[in-house]
Amino acid sequence: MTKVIKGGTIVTADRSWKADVLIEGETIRAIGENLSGDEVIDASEAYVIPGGIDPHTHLEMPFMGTRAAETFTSGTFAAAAGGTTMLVDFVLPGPDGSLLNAIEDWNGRALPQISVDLGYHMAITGWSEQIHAEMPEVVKRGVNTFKHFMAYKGALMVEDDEMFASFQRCAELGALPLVHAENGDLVAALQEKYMAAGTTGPEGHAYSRPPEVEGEAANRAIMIADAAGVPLYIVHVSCEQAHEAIRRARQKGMRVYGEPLIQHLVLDEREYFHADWEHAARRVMSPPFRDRGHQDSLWAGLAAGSLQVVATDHAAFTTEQKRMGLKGFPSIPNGTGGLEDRLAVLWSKGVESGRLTPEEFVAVTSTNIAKILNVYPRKGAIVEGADADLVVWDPKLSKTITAATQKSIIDYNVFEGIEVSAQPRYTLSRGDVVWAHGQNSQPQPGRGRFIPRPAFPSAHKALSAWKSLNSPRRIERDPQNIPSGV
Ligand code: DUC
Ligand code: ZN
Ligand code: ZN
Ligand code: ZN
Repeated sequence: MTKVIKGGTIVTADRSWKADVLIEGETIRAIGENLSGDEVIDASEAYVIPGGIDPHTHLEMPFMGTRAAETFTSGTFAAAAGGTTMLVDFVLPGPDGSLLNAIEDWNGRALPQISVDLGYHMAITGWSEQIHAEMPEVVKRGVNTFKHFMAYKGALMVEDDEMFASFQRCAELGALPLVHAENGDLVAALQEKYMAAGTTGPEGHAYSRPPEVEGEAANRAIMIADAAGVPLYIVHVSCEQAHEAIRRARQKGMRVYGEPLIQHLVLDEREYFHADWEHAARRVMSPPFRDRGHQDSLWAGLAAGSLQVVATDHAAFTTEQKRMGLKGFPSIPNGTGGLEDRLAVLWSKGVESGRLTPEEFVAVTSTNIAKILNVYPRKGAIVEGADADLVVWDPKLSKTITAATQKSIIDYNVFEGIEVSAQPRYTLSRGDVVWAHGQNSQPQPGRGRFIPRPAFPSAHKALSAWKSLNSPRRIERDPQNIPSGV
């Protein structure tokens, strides 16, 4: 059984050209002119792009005394509707501290529900012999990334010594560490200060997490990664201070990657000063939205290549859950949604405005992260042999974003009222149509698959060669944990 996507313009991270795509089963079989297949998918007057990869979601995550309301069923269907064909979700260890049990927990809930493909990052929320011992098996199971929270003191936060131990372990195993860069001690002190002064509303959230808190942590994480001899990926980069730290590190030859979120690119801090408490509380996430200057920095970084990925940190709580914070902003569950709207909003605010080229759009929504996470070219590419994760992207299919028609099960949308100029006409996941605009598509729980991501080559050899020189000048290092070409 073959399908042919006909009449479109293929856009990859490298170039755009008119060609048909022949799909056999789950795989791209051929790319060329005048191809034919058993079934034709019309791409005339549209682009054909690699399915979006959202590398940062928290579906059903237990957090801040509740659990994120977006399920794997609703979340992966919303992703398909928005042109995203793979999510990477964060696995959090439970009270027993076991990483392997946490994977079993996630598998048990996620795998029966997912419509599109899924990968995992593993959270390291402390340090122990057990964690040291379990990390190799986590990597063997296809999870080559470990996430560290530098904030959420008293809950998920790791201390510097714990982070350093884990980063060194990542280096040994050929894994890539990730950080949530905010100084948790400063956040806790500032929360106390603003609450004591009577600033208990959502604006206190913004005041208690200023850009300095993020910039300090980003710099610290970069230095710790350099000391451990391992690359680093910084999630939800929201401000110039963190972006600057990444630019500086990259210029010195360190492999540091930065991920802005679509929310930070288009929404600003005024949201927290809205007269309606619910409006503001629904937009409480960490880091908070910033002002226009920071937004411009993030857009510039995407164009310049100092920031590589646009994600969502989709952690969606209902209005009812947000009301847990009526007694004070520190208790508002942190998180917003966006996985359904990421591509359309980025296209409309980025490509339509001329800030990004269509090729850059593909790079930052799919190809770059596929390389960074070591699933390229199975994902993130339109080449023979790749998974047929493809979107027929219609640049003339406009809509106004509204919670009333979204596939996400949350009762609001932080992008409510934004006009987008483009949407998927079709979304294909490994050759199956999982979304067809205007055709009453439904979730397909259980058809999505876990996608294992192998380790990068070990860093051990290069690390010791480099450290033994103990010189401030860089020497040539062997390739280590290195994604290619980003
Ligand atoms: N930030 C959020 O807003 N929600 C989930 C976790 C995080 O770091
Ligand atoms: Zn060790
Ligand atoms: Zn985070
Ligand atoms: Zn997150």
